[in-house]
Amino acid sequence: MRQPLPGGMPALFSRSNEQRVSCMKLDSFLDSTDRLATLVPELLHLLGEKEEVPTSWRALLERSGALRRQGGKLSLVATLYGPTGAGKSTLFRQLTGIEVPAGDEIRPLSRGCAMAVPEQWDQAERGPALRSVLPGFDLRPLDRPDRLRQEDGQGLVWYRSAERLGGESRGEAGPGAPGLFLVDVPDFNSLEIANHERAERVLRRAEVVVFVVTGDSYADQKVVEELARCCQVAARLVILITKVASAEKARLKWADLLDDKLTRPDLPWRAKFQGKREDKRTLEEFLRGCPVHAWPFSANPSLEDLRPVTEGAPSLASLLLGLDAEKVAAEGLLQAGASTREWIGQLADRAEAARKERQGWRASLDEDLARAGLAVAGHEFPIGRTLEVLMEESRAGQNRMFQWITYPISRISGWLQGGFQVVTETIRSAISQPGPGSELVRLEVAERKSLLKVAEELTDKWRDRLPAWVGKLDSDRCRQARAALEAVTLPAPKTDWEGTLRQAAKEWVEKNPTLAHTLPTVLDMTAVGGLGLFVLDLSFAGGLLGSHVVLGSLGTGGLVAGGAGLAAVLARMADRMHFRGVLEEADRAWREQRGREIADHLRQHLLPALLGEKLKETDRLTSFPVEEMRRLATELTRKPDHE
Ligand SMILES: Nc1nc2c(ncn2[C@@H]2O[C@H](COP(=O)(O)OP(=O)(O)OP(=O)(O)O)[C@@H](O)[C@H]2O)c(=O)[nH]1
Ligand SMILES: [Mg+2]
Repeated sequence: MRQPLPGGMPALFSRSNEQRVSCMKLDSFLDSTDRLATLVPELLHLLGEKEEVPTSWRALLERSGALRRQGGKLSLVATLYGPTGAGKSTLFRQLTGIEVPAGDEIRPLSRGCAMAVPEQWDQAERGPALRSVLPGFDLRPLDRPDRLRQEDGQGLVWYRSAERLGGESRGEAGPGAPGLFLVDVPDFNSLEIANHERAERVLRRAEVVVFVVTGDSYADQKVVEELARCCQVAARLVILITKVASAEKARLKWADLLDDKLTRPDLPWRAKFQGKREDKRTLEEFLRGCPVHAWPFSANPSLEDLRPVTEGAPSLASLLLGLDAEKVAAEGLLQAGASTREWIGQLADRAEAARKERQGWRASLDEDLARAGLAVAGHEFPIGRTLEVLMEESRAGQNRMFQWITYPISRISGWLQGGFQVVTETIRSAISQPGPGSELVRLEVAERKSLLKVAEELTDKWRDRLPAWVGKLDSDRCRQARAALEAVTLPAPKTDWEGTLRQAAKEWVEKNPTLAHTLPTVLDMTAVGGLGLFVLDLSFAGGLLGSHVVLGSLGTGGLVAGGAGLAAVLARMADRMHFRGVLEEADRAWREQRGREIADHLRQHLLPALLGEKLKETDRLTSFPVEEMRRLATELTRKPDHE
């Protein structure tokens, strides 16, 4: 949800007139994040990817959410993070005085998250302010520390106030002062998977990470992987090596990790630390710059023994308390943004590849539909309308220019007369006794039958060849889709195709005035009503058309001149009267138009029932604003010029 920037933005962003520009930049950073927060999940869903989203992306959402909500003063969240038994809870107890369970033999010990808040925050009326520091978390006052041993809900954080940190005062913390919120979380490596999720959830929000690891486990695979994750998302990282013989031993172990384990070309670890941070340093360079502390082994560990491995460096507590909250918070946001940007770039690349693939798939569906439409339309010849238009144009021709010509019927050859009588009679009887096997059928009867047939062919074909992202089609679904298709009436053809037919008929009349003059007389259709509704069923006629399958045929095979059926007689008439060209034009225009109409009908009524959501998703992916996403991602790295 987009929230307006808080009125009193952190001084960092609104200190002076100049800073107002920075403020605008921050605004655009947060706006871009908001928009991406809508686009990215949608795209992941469309791509059907199960892959985990990177921590930095979630960190960006957590941190920008917190930044939007915290007016005036920013607070930092620091998390302890480390494998089970490393000593996180022991450290937390000693730093804050909050008696969280620590040190038992059974691992893992902590299952809940404990947070130490500055004293003045631990009051009921500050609840909303507290929630603005960790938006989306379920914050509850820690009544019994024992709770932390129990299985907890996700996002649950138990808090209690701690006046001091490691014996050091938190400073003159007035009610509005920025705070440091220290969180003890469960481990990331035990068999309790839910623990890892809890720890990672806090890690995403935390700008500061204290990575706690024992001297024995510094070179564990999981430890190093998590270390890389921290380098990627944390604004500040502090290393604490526990249970070592001495600070010097800790230093040696750390040097072994940095100078040997992480740099050896034969090991995969080096590559994990070569990514760039927001300030262009590699993760490795960043890690080398992190302060390292040691806590030598003791039956009763005490903070006094915890010290930086570099002489003269500040204590852990003063290091944490000395952080510039605004600077570190901004770094936390930008670091998450920078590492997200790269991922969004890759996501956009994948979206483009998937889009291409899916467009190809859609086009192949369209081709199949077009072919199916032509198969249906190609099985019928619109004989009714063709003859009607021929006669209309012949009559119009008579009226227009041939009134003075009179051709007695006797002048017309007997063959023609006889031929037309056969046509007329066959048409009359076919219309009066429609039935199976008739060459002449009503258009909707012919089409209903062929439509279901092609629907079956299409579903069979698609079932076997669906791309993986569509998933499987079961036979029930196919049946339902065909039933859905059957339930809707195929719309009547539009009359556009008749324009072509009429034009061809007009030309015929002009070229053959004599024949045109006699046609209405010899082709006696006066007693036949509604002839236009009928088509020749070419699968029965064996083709008016040489080869009658799929693509019709007048154009390719020519009229069938032999045989005794209606089609054959009509074909002979057409040759005698030279209107074969008219039939061919009619056939072509009809097939093109009706084929398209039927393909559209199938697209509208068969596809949705069959492919439903997947089709919508494919269309959405095809028009997904990938470019906008790329552009927004570039906004995530623009640093507000506050330095
Ligand atoms: N922190 C710390 N603990 C030490 C040290 N030496 C020994 N220990 C013991 O190591 C154990 C650490 O236990 P916890 O603090 O519960 O460890 P944790 O990291 O919280 O473990 P989980 O809650 O299981 O993730 C305690 O028993 C400590 O007494 C040391 O130098 N530092
Ligand atoms: Mg613990």
